[in-house]
Amino acid sequence: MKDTKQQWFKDAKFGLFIHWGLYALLEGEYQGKKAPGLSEWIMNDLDIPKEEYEKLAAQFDPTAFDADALVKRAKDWGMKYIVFTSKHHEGFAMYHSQCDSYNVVDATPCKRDILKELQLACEKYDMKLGLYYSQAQDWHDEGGLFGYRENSYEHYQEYLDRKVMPQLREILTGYGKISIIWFDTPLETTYEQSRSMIALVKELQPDCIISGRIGNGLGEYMTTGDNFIPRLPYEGDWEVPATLNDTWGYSKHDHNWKDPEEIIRLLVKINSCGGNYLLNVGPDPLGRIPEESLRILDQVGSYVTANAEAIFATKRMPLYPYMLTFGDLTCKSHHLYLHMFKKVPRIELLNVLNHVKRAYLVHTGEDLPFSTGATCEGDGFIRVALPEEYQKRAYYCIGFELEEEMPIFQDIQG
Ligand code: FHN
Repeated sequence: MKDTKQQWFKDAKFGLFIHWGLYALLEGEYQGKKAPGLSEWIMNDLDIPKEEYEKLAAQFDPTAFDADALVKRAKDWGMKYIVFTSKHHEGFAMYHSQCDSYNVVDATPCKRDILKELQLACEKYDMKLGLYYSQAQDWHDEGGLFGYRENSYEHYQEYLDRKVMPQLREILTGYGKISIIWFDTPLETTYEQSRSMIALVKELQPDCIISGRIGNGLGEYMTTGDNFIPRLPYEGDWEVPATLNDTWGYSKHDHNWKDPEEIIRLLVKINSCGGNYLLNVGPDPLGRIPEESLRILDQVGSYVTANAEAIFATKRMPLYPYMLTFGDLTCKSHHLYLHMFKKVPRIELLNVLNHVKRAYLVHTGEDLPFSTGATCEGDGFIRVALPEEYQKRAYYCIGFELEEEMPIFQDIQG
């Protein structure tokens, strides 16, 4: 079972992923050709020669990037941690690396250490900072690997020694407390190689959590496939990394935005199964967060902050025997929470065996009349009488205070 041993991660439930690198400058298109897949994969997917691609650095001048405003916004959305791409597969460091001049200070006109700006903002707003670091794929370095291609591993160990280990040391010593190293796409990294990266992280920052994608089954929490939601509760620590549209890096062509209500439902589903939801934004060439991302996250954030009690520090739910068509459940100690996603005239929950002391609207604390009993079929029920106003709305949450510590459900098999 995966265990980060970090209470903050278990309680966090909601975080912000930031994918930003030189790929943002191409906005999902190179020489009139659209990126066929993820926009941050454009160098690989359109076979852009390294010498051409690296010229992008000379155009990187994100005058509108405001780390303070972004971290504050994430805080307002209720997010508890941020994971930022310190180096993605393109190989470009978004901080001032001393061991490779292909970085955001030495290779660009802006000469800004973006990671430093984010670190300071995270410290100011008491936000945990995690760093994505692509340990194996590096399309700019001869020793680095490529996804979906034949790879020569001949220089990989040398690359790890020359670039990866020193860069890990830099990001773990120069930027304050780092709460996660979010490794990704290990490819054929060996067990020993994964182990040595973990050892370095732990030597420098023992509390820093290692993501599931360090490879060889070694991470401290399970990272699901991108945008994949487990069907059942998962014991142990885990996280779903997810996009708001179809790509991670900025693309001017990707308008396939998810509905904020869908994101709220997924967040609750993930929390109910015991996981964290890490939602991505991809800043544009000037460092602006796309308006659509802000609109979606503002709406999701309003639900999250109004119903924070029913989201943060909730525990993995015991398996409720029914599919709820109108909502979903989360729980913590003596509370069960019903997140309402549909307009209904009254609420009935079957087969909850707990003794209910109180029912209330989570966002106002207002008590709601409720009754318990048994249906004529013999199923125990809790019924809640809804004020008229709530019969006509959705996306609110009802809390139940219970006598017992956790929800207890009757097995419907009998
Ligand atoms: O290849 C990357 C991709 O660009 C993105 O960073 C995601 C985020 O989870 N990880 C890899 C694919 O799973």
